[in-house]
Amino acid sequence: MDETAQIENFERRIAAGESIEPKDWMPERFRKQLTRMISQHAHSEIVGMLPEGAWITRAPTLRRKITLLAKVQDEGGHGLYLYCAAETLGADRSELIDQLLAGKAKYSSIFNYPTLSWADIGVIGWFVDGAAIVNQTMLAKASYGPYSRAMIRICKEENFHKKQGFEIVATLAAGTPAQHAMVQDAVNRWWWPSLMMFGPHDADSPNSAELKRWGIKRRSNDELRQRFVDMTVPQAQAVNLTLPDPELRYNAATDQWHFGEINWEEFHRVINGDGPCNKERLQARRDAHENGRWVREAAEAYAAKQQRMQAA
Ligand code: FAQ
Repeated sequence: MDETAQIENFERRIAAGESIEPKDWMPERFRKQLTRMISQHAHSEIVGMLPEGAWITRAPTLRRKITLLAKVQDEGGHGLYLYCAAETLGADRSELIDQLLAGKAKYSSIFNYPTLSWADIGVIGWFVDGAAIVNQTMLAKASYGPYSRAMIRICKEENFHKKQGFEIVATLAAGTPAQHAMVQDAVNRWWWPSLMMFGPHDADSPNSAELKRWGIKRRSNDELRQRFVDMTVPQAQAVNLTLPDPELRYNAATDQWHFGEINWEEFHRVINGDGPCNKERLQARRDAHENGRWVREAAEAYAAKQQRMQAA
């Protein structure tokens, strides 16, 4: 088949809802877009372990500590599935990690904000995992098989994460006035950065048209953000917390919650490396990579020894 026929066949398969698998023919641009998105997603999961990881030693009870430890480990596991999914496209995992450590790769803006109180752990589960579920439930229907299958598994775990977060939030919100104030403060700090997770407005999103045409994104950034707001407002009302947006109001005509404008200057500053914790997050990843060097070297030496023994 010549390339025009290959592209026609590929687009016909996408239109018919078929899943594209690693050994199938695909346009180079499709491979590049997916590698970009999946590797950014993998980095987000790994860097995303840091804000909550900081509270493992300070969890208020043994039950909370065990649950948080399991959640943070889950995020590490998600990163590993996603690096594997990127490898099915021909990417080299160590190159992807080098790009992250060199500050050349993007990861989700949300993980560049600090976790100042225990209530932040609840709010991250509720908002950040909640937003991730909205986005990833859509990606579970993406046209690339390894990515969509990873998303199905990841979403199941994110659902548990969201529930444990909302339970912390509900407990604090129904607690003493000081506990209620602590969780309201966390909500006030995390609300807007959580809305930024969905990316720029559709009109300002350079990648969306191509991703939608190829069935990678089934819904736009703005559609998913609206879905998250509509889902979260009643949850906040149920636990007597307010969302920090004076423009928030129900629109009966659309059956949606109207919300105010995001601070896009802040969004661009954070994704370009100048958020409250960007430097700290990258340094923590560089230190972890350096501290793990002996493990990688030992594993490589062991594999080389096994090969020598098999050859002998
Ligand atoms: N942060 O053209 P678009 C989680 C970049 S996982 C940083 O709209 P696209 C689990 C974008 O990359 C959270 N950068 O881009 C968890 C692009 O840059 P480039 C991560 C952002 O790809 C919970 C440029 O702006 N989830 O939370 C952001 O069509 C708790 C133009 O934007 C995923 O990665 C941002 N918020 O749409 C873990 C899901 N938004 O590459 C631990 C997969 C945009 O052209 C604890 N990814 N940018 O230089 C996606 O769904 C999409 O990539 C979007 C962006 C929606 C993030």
